[in-house]
Amino acid sequence: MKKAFITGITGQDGSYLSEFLLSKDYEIHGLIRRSSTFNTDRIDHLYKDAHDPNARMFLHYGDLSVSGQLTDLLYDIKPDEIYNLGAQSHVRVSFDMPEYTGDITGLGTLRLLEAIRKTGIKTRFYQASSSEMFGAAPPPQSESTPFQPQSPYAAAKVYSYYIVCNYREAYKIFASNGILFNHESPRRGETFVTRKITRAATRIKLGLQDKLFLGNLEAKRDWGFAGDYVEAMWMMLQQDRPDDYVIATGETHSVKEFVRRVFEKLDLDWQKYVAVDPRYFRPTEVDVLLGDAGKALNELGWKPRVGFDELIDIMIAADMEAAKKEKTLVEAGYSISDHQSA
Ligand code: NAP
Ligand code: G4F
Repeated sequence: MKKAFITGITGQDGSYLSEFLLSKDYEIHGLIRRSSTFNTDRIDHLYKDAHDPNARMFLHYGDLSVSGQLTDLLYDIKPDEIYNLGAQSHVRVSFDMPEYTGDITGLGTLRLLEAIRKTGIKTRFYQASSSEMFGAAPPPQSESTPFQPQSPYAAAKVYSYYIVCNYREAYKIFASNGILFNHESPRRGETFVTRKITRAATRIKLGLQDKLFLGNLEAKRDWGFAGDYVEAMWMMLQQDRPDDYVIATGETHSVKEFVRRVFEKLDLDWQKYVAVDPRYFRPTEVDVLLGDAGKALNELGWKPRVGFDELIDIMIAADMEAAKKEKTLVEAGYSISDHQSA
C-alpha cells in the first residue's frame, strides 16, 4: 500500500485528492491546523476513527510555518508521495496579509523540501503551482510563458515554483510543479468568485438574499472542475522523471459571463441583483488567464472531462440544496449570517 502525505487536506483540492487516492488504495496522512471550530467538513465523509482496522486516513496537527515538526512527520511517516496543497490561497487576501502569505505559500514549500533533504527519505513531491504566476503575461499561457506575478500570492507561488526546480536539480529530488488554472466545485471556498456567485444566486432565488456585491466583472479565467484536476496531480508523480505541467481547459470566460449564465439558468435577471463594490477590486489585477495544456495531454494523457456549462450546473445544484436547507431553518425561526467578504 502506497502512502501519501497531503498538506491542505481540508481544502477543496485536498478533499478531492484524498477521495481519489483512497480509491487507489493509498494510505493517506494529512496535515491539519488546530482550530477552535471544526475545519474538516470537506473530508469528514472519508474519515474513520484511527482505532478502526479499516482506517486509511490519518490526520496530524501541524502548520506549514513549523519546520521541525514537518521534518519529524516526514521522517515518521516516510510517505511515497507528498502533495503540497497547503497555502494562504486567496489572491485578494494576500494584499492584506503579504508577509503571512509569503511565509506559508512561499517558505512553506522550502520547509517541506528541506525536510525531505534532511531526512533523506525517498519520496516524490508535488507542488501546487498556479496560473496566477503568469499574471500580466498575454494569453495563451503555457510552460514556456515567462511569469509576471501581480500579487503577493503570485510572487510567493513563483518563489515556490523556482525552489522546487532548484531542489530537483541540486539534490535530485523527484519534485514536480503542476501549474493549475482556476478549478472550482461545490466545495470551493465561498469567497472565491464562482462559489460566491452560485451561492448568492441560489439564495436570491429562494428569497434568502437581495443583492450580490462583486468586484471586477471584466476579468477572464480558464475555469475547470477540481475533481478532474487532482487526477493530473497524481499522474505527474507517476512519470519516470519529474517535470512541470500546465493544467487547464483551454477556454476562457469573463466573470460577467459566469454571473449572467448562472442567473439565466435560475430564470433571474442578473442586472437587477448584482452591484459592483470597489472593495473587491485588487490593487493589481490579472486580466486574462487562458491555459495551453498540450504538454499534459501529450505526456500525461490528461484532459478535462467537465466543461464550463456542466461545471455551472453542478455548482448550482449543490448550492440550491444548501439554500433549501437554509430556508427550512429560517422558516423554523433560526437566524443565519450572510458573509460576502473578499
Ligand atoms: P483552499 O481550499 O484554500 O485550501 C487551502 C488549504 O491550505 C486548507 O486545507 C488550509 O487549511 C491549508 N492551509 C492554509 N494555511 C496553512 C498553514 N499555515 N499550514 C498548513 N495548512 C494551511 O485551496 P484549494 O483551492 O484547495 O487549492 C489547493 C492549492 O492549490 C493551494 O496551494 C492553492 O494556492 C493552489 N491552487 C489552487 C487553484 C484553484 O483554482 N483552486 C489553482 C492553482 C493553484 P484550513 O482548512 O485550516 O484553512
Ligand atoms: O475567484 P477568484 O478569487 O480567483 P483568483 O484570484 O483567480 O485565484 C484563484 O485561482 C488561482 C489560479 O489562477 C489560484 F492560484 C488561487 O489560489 C485561487 O484559487 O477571482 C477570480 C476573478 C478575479 O479577477 C477577481 O478580481 O474574479 C474577480 N472577482 C470579481 N468580483 C472577484 C470578485 N473575486 C472574488 N474573490 N470576489 C469577488 O467579489
